[in-house]
Amino acid sequence: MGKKEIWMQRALDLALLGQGQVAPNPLVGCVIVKDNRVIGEGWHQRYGGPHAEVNAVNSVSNTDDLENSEVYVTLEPCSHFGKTPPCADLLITHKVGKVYICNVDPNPLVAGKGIEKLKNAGIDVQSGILREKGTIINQKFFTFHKVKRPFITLKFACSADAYIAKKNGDAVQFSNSVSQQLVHKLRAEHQAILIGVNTANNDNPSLSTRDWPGKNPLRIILDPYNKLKPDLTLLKDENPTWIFNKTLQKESFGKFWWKISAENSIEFLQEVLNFCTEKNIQSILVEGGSQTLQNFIESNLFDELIQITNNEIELQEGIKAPQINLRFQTNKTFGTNNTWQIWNRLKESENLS
Ligand code: AOF
Ligand code: ZN
Repeated sequence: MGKKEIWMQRALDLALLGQGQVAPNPLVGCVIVKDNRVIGEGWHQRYGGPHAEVNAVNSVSNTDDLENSEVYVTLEPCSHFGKTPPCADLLITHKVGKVYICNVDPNPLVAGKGIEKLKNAGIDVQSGILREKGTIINQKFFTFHKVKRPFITLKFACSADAYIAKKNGDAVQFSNSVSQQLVHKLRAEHQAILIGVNTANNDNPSLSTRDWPGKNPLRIILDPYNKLKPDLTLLKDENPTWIFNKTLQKESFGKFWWKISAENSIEFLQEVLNFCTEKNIQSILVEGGSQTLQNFIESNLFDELIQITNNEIELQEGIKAPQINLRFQTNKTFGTNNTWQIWNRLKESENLS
């Protein structure tokens, strides 16, 4: 690996420090190098806050050193006036010598215009350094702009033989302290969590990130026929909730009921996603129940599926430690002729026997 890749790797590592705080913005890191020495570093720390380049420039003790320096930034510097002025202009003002970029910004507001601005100012620009790694850390942001819908993760916990509920439909507590932390981490990494109305009514979840640092995501409930119980935590706490249904449009104490017209449940789902795309919701974690998960699978509307099975290992006699198994699949695994099912014992006895 050459020096350029080593500095870019550092910038990628810095970018990751914004995890859970910057969505719907991408994770971005920046390293400024002069005479083979780091003179400044920064990353995008929170949504609405200064961009990575601004934080890196501000960290340089003598700004004269910026002249002819090399800037390593994981995303093309922006060219637009958003919540902050254009980063490309900032680098031009400080007369930096070279700009190395990992990924071009797919946001139509930027999309190559930042690079063009830098080049027009006579700055040498090279993009594509560690491109694949950058694509992975901002997978959600890139998927959103590429396929024009949120990045969708399906997640469920199940028994060792892959059933998610008991025969009578009752939920089973599969989580342990380790898997609960993992779920809260996953929640912090998505902008919204989506569940069906039955899961909301049966489990009365808060869908928060109590066990992991990061923002509490928006909660989305699919309730086509207004069956949601009125006294649920999701409707009473201070975090935002959107409820999608076929008849009702209202706002009450910061919770929104959005009316969607659709012929069937698959079309309903598609319309919900269209709405979320319009509102710049770039990632959704789907947490159940089985029918909701199945609808996403059958519509091929997902990017990742995470199946969690809990174990306990005996460290020594009488001392047990929680452990989890993850089965991780992408929609490519399923193919077009998809036979994959989310199993609950109710479904087995009613539909298949
Ligand atoms: C950069 N450096 O660190 C980030 C960039 O609303 P704003 O002003 O924060 O702009 C958000 C957009 O800017 C975002 O969608 C993406 O295109 C770009 N993010 N650009 O030069 C950064 N976070
Ligand atoms: Zn910027």
